[in-house]
Amino acid sequence: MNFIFKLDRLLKLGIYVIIILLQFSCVSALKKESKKIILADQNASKSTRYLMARIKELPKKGYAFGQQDATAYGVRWKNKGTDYKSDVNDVVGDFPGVYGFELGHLELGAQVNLDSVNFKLMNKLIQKADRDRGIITISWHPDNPVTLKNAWDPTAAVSTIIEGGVLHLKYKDWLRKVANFLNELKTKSGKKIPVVFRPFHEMNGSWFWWGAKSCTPSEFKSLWQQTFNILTKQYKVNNAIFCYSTDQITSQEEYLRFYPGDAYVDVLGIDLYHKSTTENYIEVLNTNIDVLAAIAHSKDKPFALSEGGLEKIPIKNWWTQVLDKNIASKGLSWALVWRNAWENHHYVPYDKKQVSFQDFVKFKNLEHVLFLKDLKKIK
Ligand code: BMA
Repeated sequence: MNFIFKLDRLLKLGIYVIIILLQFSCVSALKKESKKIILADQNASKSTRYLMARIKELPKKGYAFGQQDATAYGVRWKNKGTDYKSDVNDVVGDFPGVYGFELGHLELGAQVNLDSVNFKLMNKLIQKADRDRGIITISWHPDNPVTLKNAWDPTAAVSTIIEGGVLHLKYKDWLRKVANFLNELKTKSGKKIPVVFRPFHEMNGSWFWWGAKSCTPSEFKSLWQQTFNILTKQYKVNNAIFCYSTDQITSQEEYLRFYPGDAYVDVLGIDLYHKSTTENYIEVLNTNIDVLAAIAHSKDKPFALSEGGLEKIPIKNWWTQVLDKNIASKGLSWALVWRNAWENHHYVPYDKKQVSFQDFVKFKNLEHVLFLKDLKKIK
């Protein structure tokens, strides 16, 4: 009797051990890997570290394709909260792997962002992109805090919003709103959704109020460091990966001129648009991404083409021969093209008659170009 009782207990114990071992073996290699990930935010959540592990994994398979506002609207349509679509999916049958969203005007307490995307809808679209295992990256073009004009008003303002500045408290209130938005991004089970946060980009250009002609490198670095500290420490954002991204550069020095330090940055980005000739863009892509890659390797950080593209893509083979050919071997985690706003301002074909459509299909079918279905497999 006693022996049978012991055997029964042993059997139960054995089953428990097997269940635990099974659970352990179901944890993906990347999930295990993510335990070793160190982010700028030392309190970053598990899923944020896992997102970073996925971002670091991407270059082993290729690079992810992304688009700004891909599911919020496209040319001649706008998401009203009832359907879920994207010009990218309409033309090639898959969604992007990376989804860009924009917070401009959140700081004002507005319901919609500077491109008329409702923030509540944005939250839902981010949830959906996350459920689908896409990667979310968030930019922010806040209005000029001094003149109250838009982000493209270069009137100097940075010194007024950093510590000691007359508008510092107002800026903290802006950050409280940004933090609320980030903290409210949650999965159905209530876990915070990790995102790549990419504020104050293209600072080496001179079109934004945080740009090179409007503040000193030291003011910019303070702005970045204080933004990071206030968001993560004071407002408890623990679901953000911080991406620093410049505009086109001519040297490592230029890239690093405003760099706030390794302890404040996780991903290195660069925005490169096709603005003049094809030859010029090919040259820009190659030289700039090589410089970026060298910096990223020395810092052991992933890097991305954080924004780019050719407006209206009037070149037939642009996707494979201009974009992909010149970025494929560089080790980027992703390349994100800008938004499909209207007929004269779009970066992805929105109908099959578009001149670059066939080539966009070819691009999508390249094994190393990762759209959403490919991203799903990286886990
Ligand atoms: C710019 C343009 C603007 C837009 C802004 C922020 O490049 O697309 O129309 O308001 O980005 O998204």
